[in-house]
Amino acid sequence: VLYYNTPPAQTNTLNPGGILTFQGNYTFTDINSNNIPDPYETARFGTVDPSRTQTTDTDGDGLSDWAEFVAGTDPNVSLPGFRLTVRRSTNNSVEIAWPSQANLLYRLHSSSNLLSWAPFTGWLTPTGAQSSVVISPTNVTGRFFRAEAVAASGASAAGPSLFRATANRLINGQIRVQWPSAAGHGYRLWGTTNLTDWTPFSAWIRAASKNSGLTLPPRTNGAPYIFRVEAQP
Ligand SMILES: [Ca+2]
Ligand SMILES: [Ca+2]
Repeated sequence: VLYYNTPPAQTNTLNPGGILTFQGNYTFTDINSNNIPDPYETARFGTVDPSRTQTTDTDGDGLSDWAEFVAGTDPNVSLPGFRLTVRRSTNNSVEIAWPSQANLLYRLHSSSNLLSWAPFTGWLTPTGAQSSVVISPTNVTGRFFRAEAVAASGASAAGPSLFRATANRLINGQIRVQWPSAAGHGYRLWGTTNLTDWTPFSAWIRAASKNSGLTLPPRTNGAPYIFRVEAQP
């Protein structure tokens, strides 16, 4: 396990029909006592800084270095606040714009009721710090838009730089929740209707790739659900 000390090897004999369980305790070196493995700090920051605490936020994005280690996000990359802006031109066409990053691909989804969403554009490669799509007014009436971003191939192997879960209601009423993940990290989905009582919606899922997700059965009582994702290294 990356950044952890491997426990001693164990040997045992499996008897016919029996079951063997091996248990090992993975620890990490933490000279500066911030709950972040020192090999991780060396890899990401070059040093094990005695002044780096569990709340230090090197890239200033509101998520501490410790939290970024846990979530598998990049502690050195902060993304600007993401927001779509809409502008109507004099010819009544509408331009939808958003801040973009070179290592991501974007596409717009549209909806007429905020429940069912469909891709409105293909994947767009950003050409600068801002991307935009111009829509002719004859094509669209009363639509909502949102943007989706994914890491372009060849993007940083360090894992996603921003952690955000998205939920979609599918045509059949099921709910698809997805989040960026770092391979090998564990994730668990929680849900609530009141932001107070949270229920785990899944066991721990060990991520195998840059994206993880879960499909939930249709909601029966109609109450909206709020989701969050718990991560562990
Ligand atoms: Ca440490
Ligand atoms: Ca941070």
